[in-house]
Amino acid sequence: MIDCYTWMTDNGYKPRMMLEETGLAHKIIPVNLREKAQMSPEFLKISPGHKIPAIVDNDGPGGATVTLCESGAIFKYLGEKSGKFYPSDPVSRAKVDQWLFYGSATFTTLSQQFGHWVVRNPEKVPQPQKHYDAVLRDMLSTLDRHLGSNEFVAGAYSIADMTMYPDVHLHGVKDIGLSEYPNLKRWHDAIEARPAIQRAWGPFPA
Ligand SMILES: N[C@@H](CCC(=O)N[C@@H](CS)C(=O)NCC(=O)O)C(=O)O
Repeated sequence: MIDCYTWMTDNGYKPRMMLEETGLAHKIIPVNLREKAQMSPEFLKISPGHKIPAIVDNDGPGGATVTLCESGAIFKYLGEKSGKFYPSDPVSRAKVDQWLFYGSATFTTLSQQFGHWVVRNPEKVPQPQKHYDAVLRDMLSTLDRHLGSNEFVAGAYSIADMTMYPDVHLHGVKDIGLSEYPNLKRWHDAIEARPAIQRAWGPFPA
């Protein structure tokens, strides 16, 4: 059984998507960021930088207990454990890694800055607002161009798509709109329609 520590944020949806897609047995453990639950001594042992998501796999390789934070590392681990959505041949895997790292290191991180400065910050601060609006639109254009000649970002549907989806869904669709990005919209809608994704974006199980 895998314990998944998470909350309702872009990164928080990522392991839920992968756990639902793979069917790996798991339990959701909400970490209420509004109440600063991520700062508890117990959670800091699992995620030293007080960030969700994190997982504890009580049935890791050789029976080991594996504790992991960082969504990219979690995706790779679950991909290897399940043998799904993470190709084993080295060339395909290298391309999935490229887009996985772009997704977790660049796309999500900069989208979070957009969320902070453009969506949530109550003050009017034109320079960062203009900057991060342009940054997000540029990244949406990058993905749209790429998806013009690729069904998914790196070969078949994979963890590289899953890492990008939450910020396209939250900021691309809801804050900017995808009418100027038709290839990205096609990709987004195909992923959104998957039953596992619908489950992952539903309420936390009681
Ligand atoms: N690079 C990390 C980023 C995780 C992250 O930013 N988590 C945020 C929520 S989306 C968080 O836990 N923030 C709480 C805090 O920093 O105290 C990953 O990909 O997992």
